[in-house]
Amino acid sequence: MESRLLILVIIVIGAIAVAQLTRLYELASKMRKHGEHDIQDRDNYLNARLMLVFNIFQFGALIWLMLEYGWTGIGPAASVEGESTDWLLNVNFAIILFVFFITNFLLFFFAYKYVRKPGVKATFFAHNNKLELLWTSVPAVVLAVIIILGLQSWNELTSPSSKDALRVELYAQQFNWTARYAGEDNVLGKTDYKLILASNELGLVTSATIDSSIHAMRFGNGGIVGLQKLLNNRDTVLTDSTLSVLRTNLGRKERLLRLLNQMKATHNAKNDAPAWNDVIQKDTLYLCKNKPYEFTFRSKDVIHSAYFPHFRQQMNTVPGYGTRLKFTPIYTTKEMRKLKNLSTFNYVLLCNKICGGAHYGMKMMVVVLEEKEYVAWMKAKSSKNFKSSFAPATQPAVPADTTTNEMI
Ligand SMILES: [Cu+2]
Repeated sequence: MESRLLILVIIVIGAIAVAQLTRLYELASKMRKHGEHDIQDRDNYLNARLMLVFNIFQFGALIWLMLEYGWTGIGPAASVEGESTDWLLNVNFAIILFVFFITNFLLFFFAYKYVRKPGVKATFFAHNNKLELLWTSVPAVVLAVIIILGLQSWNELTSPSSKDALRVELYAQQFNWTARYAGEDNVLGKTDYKLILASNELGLVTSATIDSSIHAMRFGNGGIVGLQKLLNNRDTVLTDSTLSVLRTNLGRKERLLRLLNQMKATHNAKNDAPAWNDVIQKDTLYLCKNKPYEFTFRSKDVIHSAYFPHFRQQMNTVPGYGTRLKFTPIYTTKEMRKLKNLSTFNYVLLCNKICGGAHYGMKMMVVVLEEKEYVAWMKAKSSKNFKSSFAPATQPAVPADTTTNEMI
């Protein structure tokens, strides 16, 4: 409080001092017999030279920053698509820098060159058709080139990936990534959020996972049977608000159970295989050099953004809406380490949307392997596919009560 008062006093005294100094300057000008609005030639020449100094400093600082940090950042692009993105960015920068240097040089140099000189009158120059035509048409043509090249790149990046592209799904949630490889058939199994359980956290659709979810909805922790028991128990007294919460919850679960039963009725067990051989992978995403990848994204909770800085790729992950992107890695992690002369280097997948408290930690290491190493890794991993890790819920947590089951 005291320090605030002190700051206020200092500000007021400072303002008074400035006002007094201005007054002093005005009086001094009057004594020297010229008005305070008259600008001295000496001041003009000083400002003209400072314009040049600023221009040199500005150009020097820009060149230094570019040499020190570059503009595409983070070393060479590590994917085919990244190289074309960098090329486009370089073209844009070349144009921007060319215009920047010319216009800024003229701006500051003219301010220096045409400083007011006693007795020299400025030329009156109002209009010139040729100039108008030139500075309208040249930027129009340059912009058209930039836009056409940009559209071309965009079309290449968003076009469907090749048929042999390896399919990988990235599942985002606060605050981690889970990868799902399509397995030997290179087909990702279907998913449904209603099937998400601790044993099936990506919600894959198979006959067994549907049965497990139906089972959990009935007998699991907080399931329908438990809720009904709680509501029908005459020994405990529940407040109206608790009763209403329990009833709403029960109604919601009964609706979900009906949907699960519908799913079970329409599901064909022949379609289980694509889901069963999917491989779920956490913490590190392994990729194969020179293989095209098709990534699809899902989000469990909020909007995240999958950002692969070294591959120059980024895509939002949106709950309830599938997104995709593709790229082909061109350097293994080892090769990139050599290129960057950095033995600790690793590719990363980051979340690039502020998605909550631990957003900063939402990342996945990415390792690019030679084909041989990749095949060996995938072979070892395929024996631990979704089928082998899935534990179906078979034993009722609460003994089945046939009458209750009839009711639901
Ligand atoms: Cu996130």
